[in-house]
Amino acid sequence: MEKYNHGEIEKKWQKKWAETNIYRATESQEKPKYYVLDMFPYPSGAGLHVGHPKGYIATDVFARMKMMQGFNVLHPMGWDAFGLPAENYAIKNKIHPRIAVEQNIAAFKSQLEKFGFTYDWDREINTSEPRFYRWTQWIFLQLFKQGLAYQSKEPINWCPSCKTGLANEDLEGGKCERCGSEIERKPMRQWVLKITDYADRLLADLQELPDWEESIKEMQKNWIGKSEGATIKFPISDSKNPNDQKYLEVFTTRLDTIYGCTYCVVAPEHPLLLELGERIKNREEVERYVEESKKKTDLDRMEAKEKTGVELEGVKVINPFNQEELPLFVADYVLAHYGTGAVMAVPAHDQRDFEFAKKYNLPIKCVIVPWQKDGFLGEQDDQAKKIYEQIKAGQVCYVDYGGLVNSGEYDNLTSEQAKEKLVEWLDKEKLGGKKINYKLQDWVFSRQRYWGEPIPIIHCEKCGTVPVPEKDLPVLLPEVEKYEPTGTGESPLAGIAEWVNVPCPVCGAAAKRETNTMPQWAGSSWYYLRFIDPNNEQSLVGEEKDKYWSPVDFYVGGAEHATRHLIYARFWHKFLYDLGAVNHKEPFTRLQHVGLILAEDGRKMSKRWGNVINPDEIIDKYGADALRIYEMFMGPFSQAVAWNTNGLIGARKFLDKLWRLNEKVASDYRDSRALLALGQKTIKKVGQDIADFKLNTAVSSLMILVNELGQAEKISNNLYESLVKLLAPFAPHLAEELWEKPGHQESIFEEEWPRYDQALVADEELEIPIMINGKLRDTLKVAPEIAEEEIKKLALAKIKVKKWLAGQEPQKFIYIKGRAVNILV
Ligand code: ANZ
Ligand code: ZN
Repeated sequence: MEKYNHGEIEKKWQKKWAETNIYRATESQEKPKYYVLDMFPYPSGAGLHVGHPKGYIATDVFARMKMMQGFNVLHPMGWDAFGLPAENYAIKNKIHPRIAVEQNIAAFKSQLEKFGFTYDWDREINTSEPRFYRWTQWIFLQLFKQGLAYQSKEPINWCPSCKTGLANEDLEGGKCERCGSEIERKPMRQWVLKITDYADRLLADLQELPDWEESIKEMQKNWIGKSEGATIKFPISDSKNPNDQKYLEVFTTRLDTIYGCTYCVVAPEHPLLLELGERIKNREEVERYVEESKKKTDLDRMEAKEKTGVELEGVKVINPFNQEELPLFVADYVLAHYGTGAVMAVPAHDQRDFEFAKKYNLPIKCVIVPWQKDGFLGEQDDQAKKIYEQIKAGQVCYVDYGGLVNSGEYDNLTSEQAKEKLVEWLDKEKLGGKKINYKLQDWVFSRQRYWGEPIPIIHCEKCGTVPVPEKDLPVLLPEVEKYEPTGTGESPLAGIAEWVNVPCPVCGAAAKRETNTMPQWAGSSWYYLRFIDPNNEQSLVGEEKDKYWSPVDFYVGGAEHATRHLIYARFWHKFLYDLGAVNHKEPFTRLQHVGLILAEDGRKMSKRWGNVINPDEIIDKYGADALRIYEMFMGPFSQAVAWNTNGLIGARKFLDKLWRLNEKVASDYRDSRALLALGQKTIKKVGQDIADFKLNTAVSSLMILVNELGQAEKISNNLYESLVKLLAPFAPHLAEELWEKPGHQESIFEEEWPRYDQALVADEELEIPIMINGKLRDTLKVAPEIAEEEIKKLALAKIKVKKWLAGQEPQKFIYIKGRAVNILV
């Protein structure tokens, strides 16, 4: 038999698939649809390394199985081509970004093609092409018309090296996520999207996504950061003019601690500082402090080890509950953009206030005791009493809930009860009330850069901010000679007079185009919709096609997108849903994150470390199928695993072995009972594992079967064909070749996925005796590989077991693997 020549085979089948258009998706009504999507890449100049395609291989395996299971599969690919990464590459290499992007896309595509993916290239999209970004601009116009895109002049994050404003989401530890520069705060005109209007729905609808990983939902929850609390107005004492009573409004989540407030704090940006003016006796000192804090980022301020601040001399605030007069500070541990930019400080029960009070010798007043029961302070044990003494002495800060003391008429209530009563009082006195706050802030949406979608707005002196009429879309990004950022806070577009100067669409007077561009996240916030209907000239996606293909059934990509991309896309999707432009509330039904492939040395693969492995070389030497198998076999899909060339060689050997099995196939042969059973179990396991994205164990069960078949004298045609079909999602070229050999005319991907006979896989279950105190009381049927916790749950749930336990907690639960359960009471 000839040798397994991967080079020839892979080329042959890739050509054939392209000729027969086998992966082209149309809206067939006969089959159920399945839309599987990869997070599309930005075409960087460095090309693909072996880590990038891991997710693409996995979705491809999945897509191929779905095809064979009778689904009409959509599996598209495209390019996230606008934005900083592409532009910074272009600047560094002195190539125009458009040309750099073209070259990089060509290089990426030729690399991807070698893997033999099921992409429907007819649907390829590129976010930097006018036919695509026309619709990105259209969405912006709708946001503007609905009041969800507005201009602001607040200080924003400015990267001095990328020379552009950035959103909070673009920072990593207070630094620019792209280039690592320290971020400055700079006031400038910018476009902002009101994502906060959707905060509640972005949070609540996470519950409708059972097939998202919990960890990603958790990250979104934290990013949205809903907190329920109250606002309180503290009168500012000593108002010279009683008709002009000023108040300090604070936000707190711990109204129950109000009697423990010993001072208040405003952020350095708080407007009250200006309003109070002369009344602050140490104004100069305060102003110096405010200047100093401008140099710090929010993150520095939150994480500072030493809290700093300055008391506003001559100003006091009054706790409205007990009329106590309290000092007021300015301190930068309070952030301007959260809550009201001011806090009531309770050092006994808040860690930051505790540290601050210690440093400035402020009183610490304990108002919460570390025990409570149904409104009575009954449950004190010695430990709790000891802690209480320490809180009272100002030695520790107690941040949990408990029971109230030193709180006037609210004494003896629990924290929860007190909060209710206290807020009622505030409401009645009109001194505050319930308030929900979000950490999520509006999305700073403009960039002072060249390589992005122009914002479709015209500024007219008479008419103000005028949207570009929809019929004039797209607003083309003009050609420029100088695309480097200017650093002046204006984008390079501002220098192109012919482009900037236009008549006002409303009054016809001379007006100017908006010269800011959109951030790199714009196109990716809706691209998955365009794949459904890439050539539609009338709308961003046709209603019927959206109804047919949406939502994305399965979305796979990097965990670094857990908040940014996935929150932005959900926001735009919900907005489009409200407009009636799409049919579903959520864009992605199931979500899975990819674990990185690390270099052989355990570090991240990077040019910088010189440890990058190029897939082209691997594919030349071992074949795409071997690489595909290896990457799926490396380890659990969502975990980071280091590359290991020996593993790759092992994968190749497995395929060689499989190739040789062909010689043993005999159509009239009857396999041994054991082999037959193993075949059936493998069918069940591979199908289930692919569905659950346990791709490594799917490969390992294929390996077990191939090993067994290697020992057999002969193999029935039936069993062999099942094996080839199970292999097909992982090693599609080889499977096609093996399928064609005996004379099959159609592609294996038009074949049906093998079925198994329930009866033949049933013996997998073990019958486990359950003993209680050594006596047999019941039995349990379980899979042999069942985990201890799992069997414990099942055993304790059995009615007979419950009866014998009669409500007692078992003292000990012993599982002797595969043999017996023993419960001791
Ligand atoms: C009094 C208090 C007492 C507080 C106590 C906590 C514990 P989350 O849960 O993150 O929403 N806070 C309010 N606005 C702030 C701002 N602009 N900058 C910094 N801190 C701010 O946190 C809400 C709590 O953070 C609020 O509740 C407030 O401190 C503080 F024992 O009020 B608390
Ligand atoms: Zn005008």
